[in-house]
Amino acid sequence: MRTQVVIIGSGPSGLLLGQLLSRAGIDNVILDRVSKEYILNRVRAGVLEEGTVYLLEKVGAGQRLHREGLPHDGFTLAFNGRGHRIDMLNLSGGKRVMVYGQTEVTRDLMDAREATGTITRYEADKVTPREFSGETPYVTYEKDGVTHRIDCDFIAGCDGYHGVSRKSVPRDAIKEFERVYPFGWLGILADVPPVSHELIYANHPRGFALCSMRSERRSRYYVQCPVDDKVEDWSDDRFWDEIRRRLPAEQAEALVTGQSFEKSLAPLRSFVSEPMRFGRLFLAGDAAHIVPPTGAKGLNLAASDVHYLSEALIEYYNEKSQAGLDNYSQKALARVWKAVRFSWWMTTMMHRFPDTGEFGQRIQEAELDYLIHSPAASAALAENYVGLPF
Ligand code: FAS
Ligand code: PHB
Repeated sequence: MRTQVVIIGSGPSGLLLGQLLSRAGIDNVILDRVSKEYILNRVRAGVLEEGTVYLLEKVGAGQRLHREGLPHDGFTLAFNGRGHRIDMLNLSGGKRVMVYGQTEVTRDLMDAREATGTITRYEADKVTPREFSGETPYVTYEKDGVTHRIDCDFIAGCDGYHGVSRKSVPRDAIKEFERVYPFGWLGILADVPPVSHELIYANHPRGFALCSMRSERRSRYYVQCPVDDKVEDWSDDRFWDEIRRRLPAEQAEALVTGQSFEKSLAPLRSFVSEPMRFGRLFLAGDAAHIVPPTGAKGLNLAASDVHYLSEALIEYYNEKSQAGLDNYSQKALARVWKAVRFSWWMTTMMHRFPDTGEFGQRIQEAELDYLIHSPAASAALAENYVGLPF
């Protein structure tokens, strides 16, 4: 079999890239090692930047998003027992974010791809990118006991942090930067009305908490927890008691609790691998970088990577120019590192570290107090949260 671009990974990166290429007439095949159902059962991101929304509209996956998504003009920073609203819309010169779960984004992209009839192979085992340092790369995989080979012009590694693509690159050709945080996030989904119509990021001496949502009837909550905790350590009652203790009294009293139907624990890390291109293999999304979800950047960085990569591939095929491909890594990393910095800063300011102590708590509260009273500092926060330009 032959195609122009083999995309490894059917998450948001791979699916969005596939759609952008197909709309430009560039033939592509997506391979994923798990089933479509498995992918749709993963609960992850919840906040989309305007650039991400634009790309989803561009590939015909924006209709349900505009019907069911929740446009947000601001969010609250809670500390010292009080909440303070950050007026994103006015501070960012008119930009907002859209609250719409990654699961739904993925479902919409899968539906859009199926409508075009473009090939996706799920449950493809032992996917292996080969010969990508030369001019004739190809990918092999196994399915139903048969080994398959797909010859191509380029390979897009959209297979996430644990994927095969980055690991296929010779160690001396790649440099990795990492910071692992000494805590995790325990997240739940429950069909109860959200405690607030906007997100609440809470700094508390007991630890960070986040109040988010998926709709006006479905809430998404997180509490910072020890990194070695297990989901089974957290009953619903324990979760609700703990998040109440970390919220201002008004929200703690207003909290509507109920039985969770999803509960998961995510470790937090900042990770960047450089470069993002190796011959005819290009990395995009979590395959190349990971951010702590505090800044709601993970999914949105995947979108900007894919925007740059699709533009470069379209330029190659339409104008026979390598310029975009040669510049992809540098261009993508410039935006990646700014988002990595912002996510690290939000995480450092909002979470309780083992060495925070009483002095560190006062410093965090002083930084938050400065933030909410300084128009310049609030504007910088808003500018980063709504997303820096592509
Ligand atoms: P993904 O990991 O989503 O997709 C990669 C795909 O590649 C998967 O479908 C996988 O099955 C496939 N794959 C992997 N190895 C393969 C192989 N060897 N062969 C073939 N296929 C392979 N971001 C936020 O903004 N907010 C959040 O709250 C948030 N929460 C998160 C919670 C968790 C537990 C995780 C892991 C991430 C979270 N993120 C969050 C970040 C997340 O949203 C990512 O940024 C987003 O999924 C990136 O999409 P992809 O790059 O497509 O990677
Ligand atoms: C979510 O709704 O899952 C969410 C929202 C904002 C974040 C992280 C997660 O910063």
